[in-house]
Amino acid sequence: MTNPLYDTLFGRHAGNEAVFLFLPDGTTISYATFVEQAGRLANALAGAGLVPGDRVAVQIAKSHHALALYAACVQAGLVFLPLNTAYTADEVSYFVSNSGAALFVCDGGTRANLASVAEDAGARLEVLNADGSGSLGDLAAAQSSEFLTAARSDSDLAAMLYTSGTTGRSKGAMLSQMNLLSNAQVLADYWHFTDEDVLLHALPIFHTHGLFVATNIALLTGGAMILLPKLDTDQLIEWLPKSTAMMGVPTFYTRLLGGDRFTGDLVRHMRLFISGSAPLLAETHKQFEARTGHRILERYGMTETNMNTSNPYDGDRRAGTVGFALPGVELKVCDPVTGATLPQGEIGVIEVRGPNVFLGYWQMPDKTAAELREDGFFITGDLGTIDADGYVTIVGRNKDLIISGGYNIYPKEIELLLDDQPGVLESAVIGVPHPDFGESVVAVLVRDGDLDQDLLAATVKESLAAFKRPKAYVVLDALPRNTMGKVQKNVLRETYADMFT
Ligand code: MLC
Ligand code: AMP
Repeated sequence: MTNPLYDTLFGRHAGNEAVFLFLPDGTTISYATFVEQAGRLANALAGAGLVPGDRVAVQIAKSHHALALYAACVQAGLVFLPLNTAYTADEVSYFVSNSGAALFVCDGGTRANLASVAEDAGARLEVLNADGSGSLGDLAAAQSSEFLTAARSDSDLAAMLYTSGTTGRSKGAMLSQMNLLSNAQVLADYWHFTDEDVLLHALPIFHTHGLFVATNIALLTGGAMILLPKLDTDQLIEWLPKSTAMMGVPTFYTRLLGGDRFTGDLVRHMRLFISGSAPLLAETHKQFEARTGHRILERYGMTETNMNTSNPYDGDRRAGTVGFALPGVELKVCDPVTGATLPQGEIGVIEVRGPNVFLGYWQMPDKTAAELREDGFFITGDLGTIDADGYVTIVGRNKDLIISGGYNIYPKEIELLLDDQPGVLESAVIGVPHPDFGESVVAVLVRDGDLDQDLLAATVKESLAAFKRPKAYVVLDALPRNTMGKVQKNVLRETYADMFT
């Protein structure tokens, strides 16, 4: 194969008139049309001077054009680098310059705000709107749909996803063709996906879950997807009767259960509900089963590793666990200090190895070496245990990380910003239980003279994506510290545990 990922996911669908996408307006896109669309975009990208290995940073709304751009990058051998649409210009600026992107694609509506970002980073700027219009759409429209697929090998970079770090600086996780392909193959098989499936897709397509798990599986198996712009429970209820499977973060399930229109009858015909990216409360699992008769299948993954574990399709889907290591994935629980493998049943840091594990962090050899062992095991930072039957349970994190509605938020990034503001002596950012998002961000501040909270909120809004912004602020005279002087976040988490419940 000249380009394993392209050939397997996209190229083999050339001329296939089956439906790939059902769109919310009732229209459909066939596989054949999608592949042609991708070919035109690939010609436009190559015509713009991009060559295999170049990074293409993309911050555009979810649409079939956005998916075609992903396909076009794979076909042209370019590294696809999708960015959360909620990121501010400040945040985007770092990703575009750090990745050395040759091209940055944004929406028409954000172009004015982001033009200087591209210019400062030395990247070409193009626009691709959700309806296909914009400068890149125009370039593509004039092109042939035939494109000579760039030759790539298993170990070549296919995509880069930025993931934050405990030091506050984001790292570009480098994902190879084989990382993506092997995981899609294993998952499609494990979860019994076929070309008969219709996957209800309301996740964002700039993260592993919505792009590599959901979309790649549909492409691999030739099934269809109902492509909704975002989570809207009314739309889910409208489209569930036409679906066979759905993937979501736990908030999808709690929101569905929050309404009376979500009934067992509505989903009696469904084959599979999958949850991941954040812990699904055992309580939610039980409520869902009581309402619908379906047992949600929970799996566990990461940006750096794609999917690592899954509950079984046919066997017992155990609430509160993330199931077994997937075929081809080695998983062990280790002592956080020595790295030694712990006896079965003990709690330690989960380490994983397999074809799913990324190549390392973009131009950060030290950070790569700190988390990816020479023998190939990746230190996830998740704390877990394996029971006698082989089920893995995640019990916590060995990293200061908040997961809100399936988005990772690193407190350090927010603390660095808050500590810099006038009137703030120091800050501690914590996650506390939240009924909708699972966890939510709370900032605990120590005042330094006058603190203008409105000004502070305005600065935070300018700098941080909405999902990262503290949902509440608390001002204290001093932060609780242990005898070593370390801030006791556990004390703060306990004190404010009931804030949103
Ligand atoms: C939106 N907001 C959030 C938020 N999402 N705040 C905290 N956490 C979130 N996740 C903000 C909005 O900007 C808005 O702010 C306010 O909250 C209300 O928004 P909303 O309308 O309720 O949000 P909604 O658009 O419905 O989004 C919620 C959500 C969404 C949960 C559906 O966040 C989502 O789709 N999450 C999925 C994330 C995901 O795909 N993760 C996978 C990562 S991959 P304001 O200030 O404007 O009012 C990974 C690996 C793996 O983790 O294992 O899969
Ligand atoms: P990300 O870096 O955005 O890919 O997020 C990965 C993190 O999400 C993991 O390290 C886990 O902490 C968390 N995660 C993913 N799936 C699950 C799950 N099913 N249960 C608990 N945590 C999960």
